[in-house]
Amino acid sequence: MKFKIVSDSSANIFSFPGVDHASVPLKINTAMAEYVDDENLDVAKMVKEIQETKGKSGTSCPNVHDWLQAFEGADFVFAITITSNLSGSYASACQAKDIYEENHPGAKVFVVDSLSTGPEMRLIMERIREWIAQKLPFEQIREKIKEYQKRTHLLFSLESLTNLARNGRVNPAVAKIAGVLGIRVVGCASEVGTLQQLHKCRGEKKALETIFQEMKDRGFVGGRTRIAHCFNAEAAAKLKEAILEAFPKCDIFIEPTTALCSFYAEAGDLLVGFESK
Ligand code: X90
Repeated sequence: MKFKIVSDSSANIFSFPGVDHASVPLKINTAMAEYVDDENLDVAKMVKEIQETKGKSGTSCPNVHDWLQAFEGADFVFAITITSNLSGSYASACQAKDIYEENHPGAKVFVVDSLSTGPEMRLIMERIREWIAQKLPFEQIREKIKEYQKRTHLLFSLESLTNLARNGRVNPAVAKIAGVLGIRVVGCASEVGTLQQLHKCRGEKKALETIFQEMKDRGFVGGRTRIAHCFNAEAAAKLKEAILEAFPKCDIFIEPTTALCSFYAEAGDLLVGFESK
């Protein structure tokens, strides 16, 4: 029986060793170009070109066919998507599930709405990989995912919310605050999978302290932490250092954002996925 984990590219993961895995790309579109969020894309070049392009830019989620192709060859699929509240990725994956199960009698697909994105998706995927390795049955893994999602969280620090606001993914009033020079919006993925603003912070140092405080307020006691950054490895390293000082055994992993998160999060930003007790 072949298990597979399929994630959309908002997870920032193209290579996920130890389990059969596929990434389904979202796309970024401007008047000049279409950027496919896969391992062949030069994200720095994309970010620069978009900054220089005036005019409309937007994104599109994977379609049903993209998901179906990624499921191919597997008996049991765990498909994980960006929050259904901000993207159609989850809806496409659900349609693909129905078609795949009909065309492959006995095959099963569980679509996980992360209600989040980026590093919180990675946390869930890492656990699924472990449960597959432990040879747990499909149904049990499905139940464990639902339980686990109660103790995973996403916090972020954003310098600019321009692309989120332009594409109707955040309240324009919130976007305006972030437009002020030196102000960072620290927020979280809400329970229903939307962007929730928590604080306005002046300067990066303050933003990092605020993120760490918010982690502790949410029951963080040194659980797994995954940090994604958009061209801000320095801030990610500082946050890691602060966490390790308080929780020396904490398992922390840092990764760069790929195209979709880089487009919306924009340069300088951090996304932090972590486990609470
Ligand atoms: O379907 C599409 O075109 C994709 C739309 C995605 C829109 C949101 C992307 C957010 C990326 C920004 C900060 C963290 C947000 C937390 C969300 C719950 C990252």
